[in-house]
Amino acid sequence: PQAIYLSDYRPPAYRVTHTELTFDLDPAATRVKARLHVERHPEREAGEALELDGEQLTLKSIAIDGQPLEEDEYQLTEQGLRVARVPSRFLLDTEVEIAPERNTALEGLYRSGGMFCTQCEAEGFRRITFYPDRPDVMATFSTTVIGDAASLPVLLSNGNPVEKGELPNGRHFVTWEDPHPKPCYLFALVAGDLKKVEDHFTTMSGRDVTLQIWVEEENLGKTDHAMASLKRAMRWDEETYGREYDLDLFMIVAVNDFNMGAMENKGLNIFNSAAVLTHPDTATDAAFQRVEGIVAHEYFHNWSGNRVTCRDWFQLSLKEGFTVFRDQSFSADVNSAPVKRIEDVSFFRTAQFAEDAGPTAHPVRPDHYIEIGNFYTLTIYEKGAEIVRMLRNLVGWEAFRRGSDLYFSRFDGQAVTIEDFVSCMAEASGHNLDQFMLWYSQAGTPEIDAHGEYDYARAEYRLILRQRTPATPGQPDKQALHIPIRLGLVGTKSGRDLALTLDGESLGRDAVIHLREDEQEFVFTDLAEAPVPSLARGFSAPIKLNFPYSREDLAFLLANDSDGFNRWDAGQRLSLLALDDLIAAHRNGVEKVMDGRVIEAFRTLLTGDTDDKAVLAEMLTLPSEAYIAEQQPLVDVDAIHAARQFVKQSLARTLRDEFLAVYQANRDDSPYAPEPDQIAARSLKNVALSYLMSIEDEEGVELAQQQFEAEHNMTDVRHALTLLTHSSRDDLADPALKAFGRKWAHDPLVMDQWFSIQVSRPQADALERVKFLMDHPAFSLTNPNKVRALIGAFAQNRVNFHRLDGEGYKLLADVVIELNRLNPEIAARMITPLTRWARYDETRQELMKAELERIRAEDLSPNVYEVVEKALA
Ligand code: DPP
Ligand code: ZN
Repeated sequence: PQAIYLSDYRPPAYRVTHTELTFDLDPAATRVKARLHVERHPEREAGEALELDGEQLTLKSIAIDGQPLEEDEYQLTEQGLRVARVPSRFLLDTEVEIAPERNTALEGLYRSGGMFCTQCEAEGFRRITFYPDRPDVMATFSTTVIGDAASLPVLLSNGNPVEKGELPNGRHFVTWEDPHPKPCYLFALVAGDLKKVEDHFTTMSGRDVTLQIWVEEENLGKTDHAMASLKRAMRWDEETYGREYDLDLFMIVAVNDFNMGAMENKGLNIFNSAAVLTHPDTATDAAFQRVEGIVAHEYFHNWSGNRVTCRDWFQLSLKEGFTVFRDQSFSADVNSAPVKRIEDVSFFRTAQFAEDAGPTAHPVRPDHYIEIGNFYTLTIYEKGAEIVRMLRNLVGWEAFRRGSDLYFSRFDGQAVTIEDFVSCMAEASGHNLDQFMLWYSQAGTPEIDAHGEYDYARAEYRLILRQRTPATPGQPDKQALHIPIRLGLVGTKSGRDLALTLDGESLGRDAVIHLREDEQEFVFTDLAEAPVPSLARGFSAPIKLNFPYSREDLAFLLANDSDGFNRWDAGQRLSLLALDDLIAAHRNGVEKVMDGRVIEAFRTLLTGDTDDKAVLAEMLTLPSEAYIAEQQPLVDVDAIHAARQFVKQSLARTLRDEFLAVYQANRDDSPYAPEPDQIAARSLKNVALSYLMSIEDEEGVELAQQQFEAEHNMTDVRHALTLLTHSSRDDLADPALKAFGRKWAHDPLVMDQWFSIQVSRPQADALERVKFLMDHPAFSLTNPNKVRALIGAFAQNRVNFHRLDGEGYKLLADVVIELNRLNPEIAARMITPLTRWARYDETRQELMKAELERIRAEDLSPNVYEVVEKALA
């Protein structure tokens, strides 16, 4: 496979202004007729060949301006179709045959259960018809879908339905027109026996939009939350960004087999059923919030992605980074903002930092790739969103909004670049963002070493910041970035944020300083008391910040920091210091001793009166094993597990009555609602229960069983089931798993949870369970959700996946090898844990590399090839 380079970008030789498609649907032999209105690109010379992408297509006919082409007038290759001589403007007619039922890659047109559906991003459209499959070719579409009227009563595509009718042989058709020019990656088609839930939305200019969610009949009761979320998102985007919806119809379809979470096809969003269906009995609070966020994300793409799209796939973060930032802001506004930030940052610092430090690290705008499907990453999405967030904070919301308005109006209907976006922000704000652009081109997580000194005599605090970005593949040397550090100086006497004066300028009590050099000194003057600095508040930049805090400093910040995020972070840092000692103790075989400061901090949290239960629940949650591992120079999975377990149990033993009291105080029998207050109380209660269960406290066990059996809502049931299953007692785990599995055998999304819970248990039989469950009737290797729920969840089970006999690695490699043939995109994603081999001890390194070598010896898809080559480079 060949790499593609950003520097090789050229506009297309020919563009398509209008696309007419006719699908005659059949599982084994679907016919696709395409009529393309083609014209030469004004910047390109006449006489160039027409090159169209096409894969796995059987060409049946081809004609230009109605004239069939002779066999020597065109060439077919593995990648597409080439016509050497074409006029400057012409109609191209082709007809191809494809086999949706054999499409297990789930890219292009495929079958999911009895329905037909599509996924065209990034390069799936080339599996539907011959086309310039690149986002800078934007056309209006007219699509006729023909299918069997009995089995496929519903026929959908983008835009508005303009005609429908009966055809001979029990077939029928619907024609759809999408008036907005779009790249083909936003094309969609759905056909099946679907039912709809319908609602309406009146836009800010008073237009009525029909909203439809299409599902299989048995899921009709699971759409309320998605519909409510959609309406909230539509209103929010009007109020916050001034963006109004632009068609009369907006449709969402739920499908069971889907590689990603969801897809923002124009007017016809296609969703993984896991990202749209909810019900109190089947979905957890986290799932409700995830659905809300994804529905909003896809809807927001209508502007940030569809009306203004990407010039090429190197610009993927142009739409994804901005849209993730938008959905994060939306979720923060409609739920608990501090908790949203804590959750996002915890995930980011665990998973994106690991990606940025590994062999697949890449800039937010990569400069080359082999398979773009491998770049739907945390870096492109989440780090891209952090960059947009920094921009917002640098220029301020008002200038940011002006920049966003300018971007949407200047580039409406165009395919553009990240520079175009940033230049609108620069223009609207008057800021120079040249150095800032390095965030897009430089991979790796910047590390900031900070230290400070208070000078009593001068009443000054001198803060020294040094930045360094580690080398990443292909980028040995890094330049200094422009890093906004939001900070406060918390007075050690008053416990309050002190007034900040820097270079004679007064900055208030919470300010942003700009680190632009490798090293910079900031001297804050007129400080009457010694401060503890609270740095990078709210995670003001995607960096690792090291400051030599003492445990007393951290306990002080935990109690006094005015920034909720940093208060939480101080608690995490304090726990991490204690965990470090315990990890060392475990390795050296010495007795583990619990740090009393952590216990006292927890006691204060548990007994204090807080008005924010959601944040309290986060504060009582210890850093995950994955995050602890991220902090260690070399990952010792067993020591980390043992140390964390020890901390948890020590806290539970000492504060048993306090946890029990918190549990009891937060029980609630009122009907379930996915509302912030209820969610907060549930998470607090469930955190408390997890401490009690960590010591298998008799009363705790009883409460967990009661909570499981009460079946009040899935959040509580699933949490109780997890605690019972992850306990050391099979007499608790087995009956509960059995009852749950029997009750929910008919519901694939609940069975996914059942799979994940059992294979993530720390007990030694997790791997055997995976093998056993792979033969379960509810499991299937061709369904990405199942693969993620069973295999993906097991690969996150740190002690068991990293077994010293290498059986965990072997199992994953076996699955990757099979998936490489079935679904390359999912196969490539599943390899991730093996690519992190360099972080482990020598024995595990060798075992992991051996499995990567075994994969490499196969006949590989470009997706898997690219990841494996990087991992072994
Ligand atoms: N463009 C899609 C999304 O991020 C891909 N999953 O919403
Ligand atoms: Zn997206």
